Amino acid sequence: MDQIDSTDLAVLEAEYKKFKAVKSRSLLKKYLTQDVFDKLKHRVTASGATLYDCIKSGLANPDSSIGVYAPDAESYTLFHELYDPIIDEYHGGFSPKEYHPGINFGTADALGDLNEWGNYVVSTRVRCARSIEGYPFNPLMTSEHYAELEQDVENALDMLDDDLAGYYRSLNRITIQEQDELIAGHLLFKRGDRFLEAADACRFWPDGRGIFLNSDNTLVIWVNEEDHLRIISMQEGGDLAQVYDRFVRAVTALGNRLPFSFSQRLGFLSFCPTNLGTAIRASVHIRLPNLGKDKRILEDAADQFNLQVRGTAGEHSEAKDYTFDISNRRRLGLTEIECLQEMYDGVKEIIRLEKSMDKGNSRSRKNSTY
Ligand code: ADP
Ligand code: DAR
Repeated sequence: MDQIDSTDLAVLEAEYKKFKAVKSRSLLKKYLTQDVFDKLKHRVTASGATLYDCIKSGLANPDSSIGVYAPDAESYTLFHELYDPIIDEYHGGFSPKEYHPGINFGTADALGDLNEWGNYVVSTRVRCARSIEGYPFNPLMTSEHYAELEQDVENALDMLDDDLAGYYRSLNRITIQEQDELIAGHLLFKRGDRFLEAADACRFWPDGRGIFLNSDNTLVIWVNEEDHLRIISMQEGGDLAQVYDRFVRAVTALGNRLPFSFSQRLGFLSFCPTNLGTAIRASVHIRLPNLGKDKRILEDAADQFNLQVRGTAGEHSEAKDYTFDISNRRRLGLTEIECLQEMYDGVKEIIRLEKSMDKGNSRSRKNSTY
């Protein structure tokens, strides 16, 4: 096993000492005990990743929820004493002895249109992360890696046909104004994510980054944002079956052309441990004027159904006009179709709760004395 050099070790020791004095509710704070730190601080992966590369974002952002990323696939193994308890807690119980189940996309027929339960869903999206074998993750990628990976992906995207066909554009060739329009339309990733920047995930930006769109903007592929690939199917309305069907066809077509990084124990490998396993986040933009009045009530309801609540512009954003981004929280330890079913069942319950509050409000209005 390679060893960290003395200069890097001195920086790591100093930064960890400062972090120990800082208040944080991140899983990094909870699980990077002095014992674990001392056990891991000398280790270096074959690609050159140290413990500092894994934790620097969480050290710089004490308000992180997780606080760690993986600079390369090997980090999940070499620093497992830190990642294992974080993975176990985030994914609702996935012990170091457990293995991710085999791939099972199931059939979209099992799902349906969530607006049949009440017209609350504004739009529906299913996305996954994918890493490409042979490349490290963002913090260890060279300028050449970005150029080569972007070309590999662009060649694969050119083969998409029928309703999946579209065009790829490098971020270098998209004006800032047009980027902002695409971000506002929920199609493009944001710039300047401080958590990713602190993880050295934005070096050489915007080189190697870009976006693929099909003809009606219902298939979106992000290249080299947080992960090598984000494969996204999305559309207005609540027809989860149609969104998922398009998602499965796109992921399958690209998987036939690109070598996705896959681990028997952790499933599809991703930069952030929250996206391991299926790497799927299935979400709705849903308007909840009743439940949304008290975020704590909404969060408690979401927790019951293993759902996560984000704001209208996604992670680290606030809801506007009571429109929330609600999605499955678990991605590891269950199959693809189980992720989708968990989201469908949870959102159906959220709609039932919202409707019951509607009826409650109308009853109270009828019985009101003024
Ligand atoms: P990710 O889904 O890739 O983990 P974010 O939470 O940042 O990342 O969301 C990325 C973008 O996708 C944001 O603009 C967010 O508003 C948008 N988004 C997420 N879910 C939906 C949805 N159901 N309908 C429309 N846009 C969505
Ligand atoms: N900002 C990091 C990441 C949390 C999960 N979201 C991702 N991977 N986009 C944090 O620890 O809050």
